[in-house]
Amino acid sequence: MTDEIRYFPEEFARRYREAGYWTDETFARFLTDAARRFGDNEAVVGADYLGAQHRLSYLELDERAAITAGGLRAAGIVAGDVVVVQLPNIVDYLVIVNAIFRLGAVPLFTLPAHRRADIQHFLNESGAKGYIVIGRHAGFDYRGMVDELDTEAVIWIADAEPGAHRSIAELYTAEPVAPVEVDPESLAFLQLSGGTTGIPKLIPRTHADYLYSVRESAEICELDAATRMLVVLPISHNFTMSSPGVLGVLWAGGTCVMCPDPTPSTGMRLIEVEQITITSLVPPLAMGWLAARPRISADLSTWQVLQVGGAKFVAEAARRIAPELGCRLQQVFGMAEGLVNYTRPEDDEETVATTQGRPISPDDEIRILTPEGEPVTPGERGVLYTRGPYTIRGYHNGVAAESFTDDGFYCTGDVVRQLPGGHLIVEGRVKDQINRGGEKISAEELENDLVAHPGVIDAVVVGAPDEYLGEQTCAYLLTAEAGHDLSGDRIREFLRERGVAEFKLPDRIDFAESFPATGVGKVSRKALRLQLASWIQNN
Ligand code: AMP
Ligand code: DBH
Repeated sequence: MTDEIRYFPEEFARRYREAGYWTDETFARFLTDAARRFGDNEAVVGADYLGAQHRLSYLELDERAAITAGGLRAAGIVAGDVVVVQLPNIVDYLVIVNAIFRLGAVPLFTLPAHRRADIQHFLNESGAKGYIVIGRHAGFDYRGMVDELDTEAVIWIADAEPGAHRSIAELYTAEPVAPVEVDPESLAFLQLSGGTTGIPKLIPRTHADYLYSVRESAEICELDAATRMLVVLPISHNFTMSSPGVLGVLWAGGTCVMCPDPTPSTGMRLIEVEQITITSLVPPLAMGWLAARPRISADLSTWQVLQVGGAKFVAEAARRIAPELGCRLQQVFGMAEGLVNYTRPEDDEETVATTQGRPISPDDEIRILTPEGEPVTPGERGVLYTRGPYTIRGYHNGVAAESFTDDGFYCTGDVVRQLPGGHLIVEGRVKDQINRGGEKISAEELENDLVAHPGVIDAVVVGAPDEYLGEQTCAYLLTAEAGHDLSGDRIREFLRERGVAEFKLPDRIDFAESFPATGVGKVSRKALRLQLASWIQNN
């Protein structure tokens, strides 16, 4: 049983409780507590899975979550059960996730962009008892994917064909249930890492640790009942969920407005119509919104803050936000494993433009180390390690234990330097992961998929600088001599057929005769990256 696992050593748990960071609050009661405080305030605005528009108060949202929890319980979902959730930004998202929480069950937050191979892995790794998925979204039919999954989990498809699958409408007609009592230090949900050494890892977050980060984030970002957040990035992402995200808004009594797509025209129209005060974007989207602003006639005068995070936002673009969009920029550097950094409202413009913020908590411990594991001279660059009241001590099922030191620090793999005031500047990454506009792609995972092709002998995947995405994905393939007239398009088609998500498909595919090697004969990604970077610069 998940709730018998201790997620933090007792001496630290005691310290975090005594400091007041960890409380008895849980996600099972989260929405009901909010409904008691904010009753008739507007909690969520947006479309449901059928496209109908809704405005739900806190009381209405809580009531729907209570009924939906009844529906889940009737289907056999109980405390501790994992339920995989794959829904876009629709009002049902908040109803369903809060219904799962209410039972003490454990949502696993996946992105709409995940495809069969990912979902199969999540179902297997988590032993999920349920899977709730949208039917069609953004041109993709999830129903076909669902039929190819091998699982015992009960599956609900939002707009299922009658008879073929359970529909989420079946969950909406049950007897309401009250929130269960759960241990605040037990598992609340599973979040996903971007994945560095394979398919994304499952990240176990507890009620107490995550709620601390949500409350503090809401305070730092100055949210209150007048906050109106436009939810543009996928809700499941840790940034959108909690930094301060939809949970921060619900904690503060504000309103979450679901954005149906991330285009600047849709977003800016909603900012005007819904009197939005805050939204968050990844850098490529922020660049796109900047570029589009002159041709969109929308009154954005209510908009106070644009948060940008998920990947490095260059200072030149950062400086354009206030003058061109008319709101204040906040940089956010976070990770689903825990540590989140914000630039603060009181920071001067230069700090906001050139740093990725400072940690939430005075008890976030930061170590910046040389490749030899020695602390760097203050102000010098090194690899970031962290430990604290909302940073995990290990992944679900104990995988990738090498990402944690013996004394419990998480190795972020990010290369940073720290200013005297505590602000961090992200300089790059040591981990072998590509950050394609905020979507994290594991080189190793994609390489494994590529070598599965009978015509491919070996594959190396590296990121290369890209003006728009930050990084693009480039695959180098060693091919078998005879018989296979391979092309980039054929390889992409092969990957799609394997169930690889669209965002993971390589932007560039090159066929090579050999790979550069390191001293001990390993493939040198570093050399390939340099080769690519100079090629891109000269073309
Ligand atoms: P994930 O594993 O998907 O949670 O991604 C977390 C990683 O995204 C961090 O370890 C960083 O590499 C990167 N990241 C997030 N925010 C920023 C930012 N503001 N600047 C630079 N890198 C970032
Ligand atoms: O990229 C991330 O994972 C991220 C970015 C900003 C994150 O997890 C967060 C804020 O909480």
